[in-house]
Amino acid sequence: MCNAKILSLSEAYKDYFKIGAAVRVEDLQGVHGELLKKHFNSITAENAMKFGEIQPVEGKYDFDKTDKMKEFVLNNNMGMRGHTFLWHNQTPTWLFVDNNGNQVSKELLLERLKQHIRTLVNRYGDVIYAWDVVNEAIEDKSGEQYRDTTWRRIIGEDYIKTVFELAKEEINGAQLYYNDYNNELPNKLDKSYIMLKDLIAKGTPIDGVGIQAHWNITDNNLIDNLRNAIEKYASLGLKVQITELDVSMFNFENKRKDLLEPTSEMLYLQEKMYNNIFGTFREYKDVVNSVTFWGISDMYTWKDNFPVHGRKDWTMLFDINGRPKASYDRAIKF
Ligand code: HXH
Repeated sequence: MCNAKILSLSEAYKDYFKIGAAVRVEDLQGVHGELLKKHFNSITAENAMKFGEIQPVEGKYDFDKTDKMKEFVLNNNMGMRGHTFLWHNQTPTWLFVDNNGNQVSKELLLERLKQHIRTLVNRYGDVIYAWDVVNEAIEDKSGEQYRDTTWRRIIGEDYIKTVFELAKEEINGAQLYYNDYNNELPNKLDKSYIMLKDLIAKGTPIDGVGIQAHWNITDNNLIDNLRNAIEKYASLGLKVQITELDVSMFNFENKRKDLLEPTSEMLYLQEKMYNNIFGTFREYKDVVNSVTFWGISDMYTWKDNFPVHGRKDWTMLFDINGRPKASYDRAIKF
């Protein structure tokens, strides 16, 4: 069809940053497979590489999906982000329990994590340019700095530093990231800055911070917040990657589920938002080295069911048929 005339997103941004997408194994084929090949030069496994998916039982790895992703990456001259080693969600319960059914010691937990990291790095390290070593460790509630997790309880208060050091021993030639959501918003930015500054002061091997970027069309402060956040992280000498970008038609409090398609007003606000977001990313290309969408097209994304069950969302640059939206035009025309 007219596909040949459509510019490639990753080609347009080749002098700026990588353009990535979160994928399920099904996305490597069909309409999504074609979109990936044309517009993207990086992928992240949406779920396949998470601890609970890839090592659901101790020592029993399920490599199938991630192997197919690696093959796709190699065949199409792409890169991959590793997501994620240490997280409070989608982590198997066996990890925290020893052979007698008691809570694991710090030593055993670190040993298990080390084995896990070593195994994944051996298998996928050659295609991965950045690993999310720790995901979402900062507490949302004001007054609390760190999320209370089993990881932290067992390893101790300096667990983030410990885990970055452990990862660094296993990982060669890829960047190490701390990844979180809402870490461009003033309150969480302050906490993130304090944490990162402290980690760096203590000599922790960390290269950058992932801004997840689960955003929506109604946030009028987004660009100011984003600029401020990128500058603060950069002032620590850190790189920034946009790791999970989407622009929802609904703000978090909005529970409406009556729409069968987005309104023209919504599409217009989304266009403007993508225009401003990508303009800002370009401004900071010396700091931002990768921009990953948390999905490929509106045909399917995780936002179809989150946070309102059974509600469709239309967060991406490509529509439910994989055709470029006005948002795509705004992201690519500069
Ligand atoms: C990301 N979390 C994960 O990094 C990714 O692995 C996953 O596939 C999707 C999104 C984002 C997220 C964070 C918190 C959350 C839901 C999603 O839940 C809350 C959000 C706001 C307030 C309280 C909880």
